[in-house]
Amino acid sequence: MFTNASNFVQGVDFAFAVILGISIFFLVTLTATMIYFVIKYNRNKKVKAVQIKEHTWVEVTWIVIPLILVLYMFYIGWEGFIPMRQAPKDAMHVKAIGKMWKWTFEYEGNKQADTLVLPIGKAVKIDLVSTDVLHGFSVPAFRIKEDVVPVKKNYTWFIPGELGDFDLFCTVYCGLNHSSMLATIRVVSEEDFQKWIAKVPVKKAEANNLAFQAVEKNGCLACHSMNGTKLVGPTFKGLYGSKSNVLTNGAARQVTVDDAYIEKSIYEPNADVANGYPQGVMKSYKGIVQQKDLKLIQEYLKSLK
Ligand SMILES: [Cu+2]
Repeated sequence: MFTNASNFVQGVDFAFAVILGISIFFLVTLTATMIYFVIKYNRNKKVKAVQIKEHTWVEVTWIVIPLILVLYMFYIGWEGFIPMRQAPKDAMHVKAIGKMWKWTFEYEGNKQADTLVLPIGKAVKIDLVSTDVLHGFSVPAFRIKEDVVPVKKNYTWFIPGELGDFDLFCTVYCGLNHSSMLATIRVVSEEDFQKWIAKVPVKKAEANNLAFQAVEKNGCLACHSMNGTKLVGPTFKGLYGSKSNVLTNGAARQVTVDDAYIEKSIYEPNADVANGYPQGVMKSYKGIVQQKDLKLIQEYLKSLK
């Protein structure tokens, strides 16, 4: 508590501590009063009950004190929340792209990285983009949590205040590998940041590429990664032209991944199942992936050789 990992830590922790303190106070006093009354007014003591009608001071007390307390809790929550929605105009911009099940960070100048590297002490505004389903951008150390909603624009901002690595989690259940949707936020000095960003390669114009669009449009990337990560199905990276061990009707054999094999894998995915992957997970895309798209997908896989 009360670290300076981001400019929001103190406000959030203060509100949390106050609300927790009030909750503990009431838990203890109410429980103690209840136990005291249970003993004091035990039936065996044969105390005669008295009806109390209208007691102005008791009524005023139980209305005014809780009212002040809840208004105060609202106030400190509001005070902590409002600055989170007011990013400074001169903040540096980074786009965080959430995609099943990976974070990608896009810097100005079309540079893309898997780690969110940021200079210390400098405000950063993060535009939150989802290319598929709902994700959550949560950095517990920074006390930040924001929804990443497809088609909707959302953002978060903060000023990193401590050097080091911090965890970024996806906090919205977004499918099978949701739990592996992690990334690192690395806070470095301004000088190290400039050195690092200079080395980040400019993103290839992949999104404009028809072949890539065919792969993305048909939803292949939900189960097949392009970077070597093992998802539900084998990665596309280096797949084309490789020798793959498969099970055909329960018998092991080796095939070469070529155009014919890709076509068969799309239209009859369970005919040859790659070793180490479950049978029956992929449906046939017959009637869904058209011949034109098939050619484009084959071409795209070739490019990832
Ligand atoms: Cu997610």
